[in-house]
Amino acid sequence: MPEPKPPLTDENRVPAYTLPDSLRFQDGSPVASPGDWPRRRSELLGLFQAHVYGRPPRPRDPAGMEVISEDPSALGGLALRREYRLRFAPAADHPGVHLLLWLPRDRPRPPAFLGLNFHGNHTVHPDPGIHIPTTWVPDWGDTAASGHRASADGRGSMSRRWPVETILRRGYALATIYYGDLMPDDPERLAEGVPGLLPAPAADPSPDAPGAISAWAWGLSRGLDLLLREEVVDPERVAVIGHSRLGKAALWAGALDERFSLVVSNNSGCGGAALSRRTFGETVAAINHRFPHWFCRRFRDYDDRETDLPVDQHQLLALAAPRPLYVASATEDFWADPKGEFLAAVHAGPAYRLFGKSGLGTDTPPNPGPSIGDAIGYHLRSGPHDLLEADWRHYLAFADRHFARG
Ligand code: GTR
Repeated sequence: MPEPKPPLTDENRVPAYTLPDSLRFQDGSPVASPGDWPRRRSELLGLFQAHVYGRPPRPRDPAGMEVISEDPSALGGLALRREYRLRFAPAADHPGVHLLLWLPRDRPRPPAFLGLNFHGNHTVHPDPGIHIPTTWVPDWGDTAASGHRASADGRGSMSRRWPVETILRRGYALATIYYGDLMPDDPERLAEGVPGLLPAPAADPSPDAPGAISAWAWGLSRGLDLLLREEVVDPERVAVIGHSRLGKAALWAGALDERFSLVVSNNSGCGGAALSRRTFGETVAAINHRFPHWFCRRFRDYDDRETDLPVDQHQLLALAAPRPLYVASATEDFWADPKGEFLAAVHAGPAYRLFGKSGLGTDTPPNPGPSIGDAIGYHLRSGPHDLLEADWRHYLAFADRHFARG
């Protein structure tokens, strides 16, 4: 595969482009009322499946579920902490999928945030009772993992991304699943994921065979199944959230699974919230080159040919409509194209207006700091590519506002 071109970093060199219209059926007829939306929604889902993420793996019930630990008085008495292990058949040699949950002790059936984490549940919070994964983990030098094996030294090492006490104190439950339990983020090790979740390339060379993002999105829906089956959270108020590649997965999960009542994309960039046609920062060619296992094979047809894509990412955002949607960027995150993420949120607006809702209400990018918008929210945080408490404070306020409306 040839090396992709150097990234575009100069806004003045962004090419002119025309975005595909979310409010037009493929035959050119207009989408005129909310009653037309389900059919347009399924057209758009079909296009994202065929050209971008691949066919979603079918939903499955776990063959078994156990509670592997529980602390009724975690976080200094603020919450109950519980960890579940799900096993999917035929699962003989898979260590299982671990979902970590905190429930506020003073609020039955609370609203909840559900998101995947990058390094293992034990990195989310230093609590020594949390399971350490035995599945593949990334070895990026930031969590004490070595040789793709997690270690106890990594406990709490990613807690800056998960302000658990703040979230619980605000009355929300927090649930998280370690993404590597679902599917290792390594094209050579996909066979170690949940059995049968992704077909081996040799077994299914079709252009729309799913990639890892679809596997991670599948896991988010299985996490939601669990929360609903256990009746521990408010079924009408579960938000799906994700950062970066896991933000791509959260958006795809939110698009596919309308049981998610609110969708949050944090710095999700190319293949997430950023418009592909801007070719700014990470491009389709660059992402397919570095991460050949994330998308379906047909997505590679659009390397350096973004204008031929039948969709763009504002339509992935539109697939959340009319549910509340939040997109966030960071000033130093040029690779994810903050302006492209903002513009995709702007251009998701028409799908919301179809339902009489207003989106961002402006097409001028805001200054760093404040949160803008109504049914679609957006902020640009000062600083690097990351998910931080400053982002969470906006998500919590946005969720408060929308979940209170009922
Ligand atoms: C980068 C990748 C991005 C983003 C990021 C992340 O290397 O190019 O698309 O997903 O990783 O997940 O942190």
